Amino acid sequence: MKIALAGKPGCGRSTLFRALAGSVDADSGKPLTVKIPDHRLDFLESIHNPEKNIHATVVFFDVPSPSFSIANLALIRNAAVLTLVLDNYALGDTINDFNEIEAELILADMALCEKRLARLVKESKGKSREAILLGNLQGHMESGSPLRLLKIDEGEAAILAPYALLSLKPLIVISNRMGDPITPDEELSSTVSEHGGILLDIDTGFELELTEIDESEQVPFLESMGYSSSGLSRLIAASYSALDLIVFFTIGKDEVRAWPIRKGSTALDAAGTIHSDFARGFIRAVVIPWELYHEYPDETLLKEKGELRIEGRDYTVKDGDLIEIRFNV
Ligand SMILES: Nc1nc2c(ncn2[C@@H]2O[C@H](COP(=O)(O)OP(=O)(O)OP(=O)(O)O)[C@@H](O)[C@H]2O)c(=O)[nH]1
Ligand SMILES: [Mg+2]
Repeated sequence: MKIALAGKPGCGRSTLFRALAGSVDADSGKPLTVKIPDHRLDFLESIHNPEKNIHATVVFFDVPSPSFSIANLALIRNAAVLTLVLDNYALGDTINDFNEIEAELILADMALCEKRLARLVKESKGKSREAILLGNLQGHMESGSPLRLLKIDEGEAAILAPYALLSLKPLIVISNRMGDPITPDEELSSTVSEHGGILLDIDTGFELELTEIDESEQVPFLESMGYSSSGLSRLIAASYSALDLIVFFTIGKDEVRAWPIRKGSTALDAAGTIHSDFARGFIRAVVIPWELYHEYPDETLLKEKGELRIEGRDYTVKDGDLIEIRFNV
């Protein structure tokens, strides 16, 4: 999962990037892969002592200034989630900046839709499903409204996927501020939520300073400043929720592993996430709910108690499920 960090010049993107990297020396010119901390995976590791403990990862990249030039917008198109950093520590007028950036995203999307629509009309496909959809999007955007506020069904999402429309991407907004972090900026908060975004309060300068102290002291320090957890954890949690992701686990002698998957995915989807052969030759899934395993971390015991659940391909995966796929190819 790729997360773009964008914003106006000097908003604090690179400071945030280095804080996420946990190092003042991190090179913000390169993508940063971060393992997603997961206490459940740590627990599984403590039980199984596998050779490998494979976390889910996210990749952050710092979109250089000016973030919204044509070349840099193309970078943002690659991201699954767009994170906007707003300067709330110095001269920034956060609401103004947010509205300006939103307008840029919508404008770029309008231009793309217009171009594509003109092409479809030229190819006598002006009445196609795609053309009608693009017309609807244009109508929606003309009032200045971002596409993320539209209800888009699966079929439409599939048609639109190749466009990588910017205002359709899940949006996280970071208010980068100094001082009094417990007081939320009400106006910014309501503006962002009206636009379908998630607002996070992250003091990037402070978080970067924290990387200099002992890891075990970082969270207590953050909490003493009124933050529930580190910017990294909150940004990852917000991205998961924006993308509607949950996690399932696989366990074995060699490795324990966390697999992100869309909420609502089936056992067959989970099988395909692990390996295409698992999906092709799917027979059944053996599922242990997280709470149960946490209480009785012993498969043999659970089997004896008749607690191993045998599920078919249509089973809906739950967050934290331990899944073993039986397959035959
Ligand atoms: N006081 C304070 N200063 C900050 C904070 N975040 C960033 N700064 C300072 O603001 C300046 C710009 O921060 P950067 O992180 O380089 O901003 P940027 O968005 O990457 O800037 P460009 O890439 O140059 O557009 C630096 O001098 C930072 O030290 C903050 O939360 N508090
Ligand atoms: Mg920078």
